[in-house]
Amino acid sequence: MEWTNSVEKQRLNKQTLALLPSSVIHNVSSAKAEIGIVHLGPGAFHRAHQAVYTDNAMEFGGNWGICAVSMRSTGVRDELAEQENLYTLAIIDENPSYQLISAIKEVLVLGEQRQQVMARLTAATTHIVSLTITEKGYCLDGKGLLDTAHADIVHDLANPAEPRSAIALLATALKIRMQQGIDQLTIISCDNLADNGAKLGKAIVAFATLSDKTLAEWISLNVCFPNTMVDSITPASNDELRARVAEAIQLQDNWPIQREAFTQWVIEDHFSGPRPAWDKVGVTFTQNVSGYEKAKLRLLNGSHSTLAYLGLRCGFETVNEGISHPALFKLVKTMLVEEVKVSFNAPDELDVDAYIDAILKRYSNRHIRHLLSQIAWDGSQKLPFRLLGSIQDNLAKGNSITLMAVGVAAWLHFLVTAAKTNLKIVDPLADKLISEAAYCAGNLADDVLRLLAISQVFPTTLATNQHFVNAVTNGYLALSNLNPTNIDEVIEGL
Ligand code: CS2
Repeated sequence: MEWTNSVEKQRLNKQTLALLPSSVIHNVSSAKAEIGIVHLGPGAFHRAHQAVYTDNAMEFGGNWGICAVSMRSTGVRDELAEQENLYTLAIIDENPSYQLISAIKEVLVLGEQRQQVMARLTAATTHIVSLTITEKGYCLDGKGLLDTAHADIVHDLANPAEPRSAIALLATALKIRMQQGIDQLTIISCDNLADNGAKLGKAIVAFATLSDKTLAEWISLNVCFPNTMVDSITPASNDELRARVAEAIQLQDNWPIQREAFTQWVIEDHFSGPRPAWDKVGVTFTQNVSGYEKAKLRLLNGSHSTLAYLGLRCGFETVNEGISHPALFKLVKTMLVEEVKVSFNAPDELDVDAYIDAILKRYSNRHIRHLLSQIAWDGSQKLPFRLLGSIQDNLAKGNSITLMAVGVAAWLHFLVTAAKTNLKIVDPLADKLISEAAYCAGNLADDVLRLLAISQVFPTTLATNQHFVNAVTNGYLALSNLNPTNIDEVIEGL
């Protein structure tokens, strides 16, 4: 995609760095960086979050560089190559700020550069592999275990020389590291899954065990998979952002990244080898990530998904539009305070009410255009961690699930509407979801039972829990008439 700004400016690259305003440049080390980190999945979130922490940490020593690996598409590599992997981070807030990010030193594409990727993964100088491959990239089943029937896993077992899943790719790299005696590696999941590091490690060991039991043991002894929590709202880039950045830095950066000012990274302090000085630039290292992770996945991501499916049904496009409607604001806040908050044990040091208020304030950021349709992607992979876990815990404790069940009901309506209007949805289970939703004939109770029977999403124990079924059915019924003209009446009636 070619983008040209209204007034021709010189392109951002190493030759034009000197023209940047001093406020934009924080760390551009002249020393040749050691690529100590390989990152799988260099999407917008990685470039706005982990790469920024690594860039900031350069100030505290250790010239860490990132080799970014796209699993499939060539876009990021080809885009960033045009400007020598330099890009601008735009912090979009009341007082926007801009920072040049130079932590990414190389971008490879697995499908085209397999040997270079493997060389980086197995290099003795590579001490960290991090991942943002989204929930679906872990090839897990409904129980959070490796799904050996997953198409990518089936392919990788049949084609060990050409793995296409991150799981098999890393198992292959670890086998080479084992054979060459190269340990000191920490593999860091940065995706929105509960127990993300543990799940990743178990999936890789499960894959390794299918072919080489000694590898599984070596991995368990030599490689660490810390759990993490990651957080910063990072909307997709667009031409409006490119124009803002061109004006701010007086250079043409075709691939800027935008995010909110708020950013948080909590990592389990369980490493095998060195790491950048992330602790010096705001990263929290702790032995107990679980409380932080549940707080973020359930309070932020759970309300995000609820807002996405309800807001789209109300005719809203962005998070800010949705949360700005009083009835939706009240529903989301009530759900968080009265239901989600009591579903888990937050860290003692976390003021949950203040955390909830901060989330709602972040959603109200009128400078951030965060599309509800983007948050609505991959619902089958997101809802189990974002809403269903909270619902199951509240059912076990006898706490209310009414409004969280409305969030589930809103997703079911999203599926049925897509099926009836031939709207393509982004979800690894799209075919299954849409084919079931297409059978929904308007008998609301039956429609709900049909969709709750999708066992890849709803555990049977939950789908057969009468309290849950009734709550989702009541929500589904109440939302069946929801439209942009009756939002107050319907939402306040929930
Ligand atoms: C959002 C997340 O798209 C989505 O599913 O809920 O990307 C959310 O913006 C981040 O987790 C915030 O840290």
